[in-house]
Amino acid sequence: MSDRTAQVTRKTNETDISISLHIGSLDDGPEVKQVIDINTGIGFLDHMYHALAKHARWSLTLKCVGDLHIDDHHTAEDTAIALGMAFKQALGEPRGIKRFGSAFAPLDEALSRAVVDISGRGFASVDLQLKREMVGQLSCEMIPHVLSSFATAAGITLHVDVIKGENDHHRAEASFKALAVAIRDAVSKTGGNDVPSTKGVL
Ligand SMILES: [Mn+2]
Repeated sequence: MSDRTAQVTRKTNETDISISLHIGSLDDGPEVKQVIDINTGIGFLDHMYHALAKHARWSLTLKCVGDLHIDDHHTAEDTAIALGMAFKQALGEPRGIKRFGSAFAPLDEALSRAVVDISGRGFASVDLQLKREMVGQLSCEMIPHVLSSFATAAGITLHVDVIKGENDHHRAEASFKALAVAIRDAVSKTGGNDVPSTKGVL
């Protein structure tokens, strides 16, 4: 757990967050155990972060005590910001990684596509076509906002689109899974040590 690891704490009047993140890789041996423990107080948000961590091969502990008596907004946004900060910190200088990653993920009838560039510039274009007001205790309007907040804080370019689907739980979950696999691809090691940019910096 020595490399690609970060601890982030972020406390405001609205949320109190602590995160421990390790970015694993597909060639990790059996001695590297993936540990995921998430509690934001919003069940469906936990479910999405769990899917992201699981399929990105992250070990992730994420705890948030937020002002849920108001609504889900601060907790959803701030956990995404803190997770983006942790990702950026854990990755460090992006040397010897593929940089670009893309993936499709289905969940039954739903199909999502995610394309990622570890660009150093936060940008997100997200179209999830969600139709319900809420899934569980998470507002559907917060789901693309979580993805864009994560991208901005992480300094990555993100395009996430639902290609088709009927069920909002499925559309959202397929999107987080596609993102996970795309990120896993983008941060995978090339075996080299160069910064993958014609500018020489990212
Ligand atoms: Mn599910």
